[in-house]
Amino acid sequence: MKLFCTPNSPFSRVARVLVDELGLAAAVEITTVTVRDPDSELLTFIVSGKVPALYIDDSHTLCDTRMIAQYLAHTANRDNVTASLHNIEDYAFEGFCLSFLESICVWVREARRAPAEVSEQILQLERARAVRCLLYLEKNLEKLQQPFGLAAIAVVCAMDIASRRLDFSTDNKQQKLAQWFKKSSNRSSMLATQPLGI
Ligand SMILES: N[C@@H](CCC(=O)N[C@@H](CS)C(=O)NCC(=O)O)C(=O)O
Repeated sequence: MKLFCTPNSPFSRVARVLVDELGLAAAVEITTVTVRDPDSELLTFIVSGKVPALYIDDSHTLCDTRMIAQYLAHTANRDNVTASLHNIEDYAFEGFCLSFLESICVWVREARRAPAEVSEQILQLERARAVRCLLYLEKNLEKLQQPFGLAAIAVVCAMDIASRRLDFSTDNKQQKLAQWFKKSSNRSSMLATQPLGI
């Protein structure tokens, strides 16, 4: 299998962390590609051109982080990495964690625009959303303290990029979450997949 990634994409990082956590490094070749590039090698595998993308065989490339996580877990024979529809509470929580990551990516993208193009309204909206999400995670911390699966990985990758790129992190209202983040950030899978130069 080939996992297409960019070095700094937080969604790619989720997939790379999973490869490491699941002991699949020998089975998955991590391949760095460009995005938003008409000449990207990735476009010959998947026309959407987004990362992560997991090339499985000549006919199939998966291009959604949740699907990739499910496929990797299935390959590693692990059933506690992604939430099952049979447990709607965990399933909904996992979806929330991925949507938190997506919102942080929107915020990062907006903040990186040329100053004249940045929308202050979007920056404020995303900050307010992120504050709500951190408070929610603090209240539901026990859901993150289960085996280090997709939900937890999405949150730790979101919090990491928010602190690096947006200077946004927990305050004294989310002390348990801050401790959990510090511990999770020190896992070898997180240390091995740190973004480059940021
Ligand atoms: N919903 C997608 C989101 C993936 C995504 O937004 N990837 C970004 C990088 S973090 C990307 O490929 N952007 C390039 C583009 O928009 O063309 C998933 O779950 O995998």
